[in-house]
Amino acid sequence: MKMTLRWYGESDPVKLEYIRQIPGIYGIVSAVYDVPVGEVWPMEKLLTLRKRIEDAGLKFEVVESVPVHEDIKMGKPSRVRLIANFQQNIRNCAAAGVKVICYNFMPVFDWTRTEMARQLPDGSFTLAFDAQAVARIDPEKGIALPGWDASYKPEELKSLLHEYASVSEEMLWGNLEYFLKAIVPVAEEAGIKMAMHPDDPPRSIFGLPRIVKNRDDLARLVKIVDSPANGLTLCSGSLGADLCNSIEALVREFGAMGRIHFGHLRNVKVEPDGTFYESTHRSADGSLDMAAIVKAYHDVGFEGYVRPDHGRMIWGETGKPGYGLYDRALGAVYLNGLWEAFSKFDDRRAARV
Ligand SMILES: [Mn+2]
Repeated sequence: MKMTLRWYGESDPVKLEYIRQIPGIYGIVSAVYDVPVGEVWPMEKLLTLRKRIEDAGLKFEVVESVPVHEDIKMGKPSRVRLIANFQQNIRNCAAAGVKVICYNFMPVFDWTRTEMARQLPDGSFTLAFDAQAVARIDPEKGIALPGWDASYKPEELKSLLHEYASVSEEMLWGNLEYFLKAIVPVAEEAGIKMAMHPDDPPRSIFGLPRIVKNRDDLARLVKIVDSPANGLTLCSGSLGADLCNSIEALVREFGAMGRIHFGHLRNVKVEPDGTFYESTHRSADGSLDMAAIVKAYHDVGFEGYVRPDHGRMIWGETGKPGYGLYDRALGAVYLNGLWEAFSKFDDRRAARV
């Protein structure tokens, strides 16, 4: 298990030099953020990013994310050019030393929360999702979601939602199949493992189709192109926001198949209706048994990358919600601690036999 942390580039208030000081940290997960969605990331930008990260003593082997243009998800004719660009991005990332590319296929909103700073009883602040509040939103009257305010103009969002009204889940699967059949062979050749991030949260919102929500969806996805290059980012917090999903079972099933290339490890405190907030990583504080999940990764011999995904805002830190330094560092250390315990004592037991 290689422990990583996401970094948003030079504008990120969290310094690489501070990330370097987290015990057991291996590398950085990042992306090129100043190229429009659908266009090719210039090699020089990728190489500059790699140098910056390596100069700080860290590895740059995981990209999160190469965004998938909405026209590809909708199956528009322009997807031919956009997929060719995506293929080139795979080749460019490989040439910069990247091993895994995280991406997702969520229409319009690639994550959704209703609160960016819910205060918990201990005084920390965290991201939260109120399923009832989201159900009450009428997309026709406009969607105001924290974190998305600047991403779309109201008219632009409305027309996107209208276009998606004619895209069923089966059509979205068809468009995903077309996309995967075009990109996975390129990834294979370049030595890149593609890692699909599941829907966050794992449910349809605002009538938009969502197709990566549970075990059966993941099984269908990895079968579309039966190659190790067609794999998963298993996000415990995303899939775990549906209490029907057993993350431990998913790690065992898809980990044993060698299809998990990137693990997002975080905990959520979930209500039966799908309402949740992002808790600390500790099992006792959320709905997920993080020890059982890490044990499952250990048992399947996982050698890929993980990151603590999100963290609360603690100790007065300010910055990008979910992406402060302190609580993610606590998460990384907690997860590394679990891993050390499972590794050490399993090996001793094995040695005795
Ligand atoms: Mn995630």
